Amino acid sequence: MSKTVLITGATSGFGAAAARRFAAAGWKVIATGRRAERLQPLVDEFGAERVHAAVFDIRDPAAMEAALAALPAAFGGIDLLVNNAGLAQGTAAAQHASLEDWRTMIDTNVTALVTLTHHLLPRLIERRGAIINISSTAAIYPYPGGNAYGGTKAFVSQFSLGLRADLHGTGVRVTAIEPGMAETEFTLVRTHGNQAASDQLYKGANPMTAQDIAEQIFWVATLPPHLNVNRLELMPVSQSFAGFQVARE
Ligand code: NDP
Ligand code: 8X3
Repeated sequence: MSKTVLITGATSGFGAAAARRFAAAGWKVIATGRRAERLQPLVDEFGAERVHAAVFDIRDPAAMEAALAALPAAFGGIDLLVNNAGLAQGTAAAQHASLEDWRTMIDTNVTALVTLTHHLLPRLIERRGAIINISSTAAIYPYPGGNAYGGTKAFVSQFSLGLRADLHGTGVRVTAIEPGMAETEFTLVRTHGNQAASDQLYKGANPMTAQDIAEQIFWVATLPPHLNVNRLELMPVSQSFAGFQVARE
C-alpha cells in the first residue's frame, strides 16, 4: 500500500520539487500552499488519487484545521510530515529591520510549524511515521542581517531534537534538514520581489537546486525504519564559512 506525505509549501522551491519526487515514486501527496494555481498542475500531472491540493495560509489555524478536516479518506493516514513552508523577510540589521517582517517569519516558520505538527502527531504516532523539518544553516551559523530568520530556524532545529526525545519509543523518526544556499524563490521573497537582487546573489555561485534538496528529503524518508538522521547540513561547494568580525575603536 502506498504511503502518504503531507508537504507544506509545495507551490515553489523545495516543496514543489519534493512533491514531484514523492508522487513520481508512487506516494500519495498532500500538497499545501496559498497559490492554488501552482498546485493544480501537480494534481493534473499525477491524478487526484495521487495528489491532493490543500490551499490555505499556514498562519491561519482555522484554515489549517478546515483543510485537515476536508482531507479525502484516502489521504487521511499520514505517514510523513514535511514541514517546509517558510520564508525570510529582509536582510537589514536588527536595529533597522521591520517588526512586521520579524513577526511574519515567526508566525510562519515557528508558530505554524508547531501548530501543524501538534495536529498531526497522533496520526504520525499511530502509523510509526516521520517528520522532516526544513531548517537552515542559518540555524547554526549567524550572519549579519540573519537575526530573526536565523532565530526561527534555530527553533526548528532544536524543536526537531526535542521531538526526537519526546517521541522516544514510538518509532516516529524526526529529522532537521539544514540547507545552505539554494536557488528558489527564497531570495525573491526575502527582498520583497527584487528579481535583480535574487539573480545577483546566485550568479556564478553554482547554488544548490530545489531538486538537490528534494532528493535529500526523499533519501531521509526512505531509509530503513531503524535509522534516524537527526540533522542533515548541506551547502553548495561554493559556500563555506567566514571568520568573526571585530569592531575597532
Ligand atoms: P520558496 O519561496 O521557493 O518556497 C516557499 C514555500 O513556502 C512556498 O511554497 C510558499 O507557498 C510557502 N509559504 C510561505 N508562506 C506561507 C504561508 N503563509 N502559508 C502557506 N505557505 C506558505 O522557498 P524555498 O523552497 O527555498 O523554501 C522552503 C523552505 O526552505 C523554507 O522554510 C526556507 O526557509 C528553507 N530554506 C531555504 C533555503 C534556500 O536557500 N532557498 C536554504 C535553507 C532553508 P505560497 O507562497 O504559495 O503560500
Ligand atoms: C537560507 C540560507 O544563508 O540565506 O536559509 O540564510 S541563508
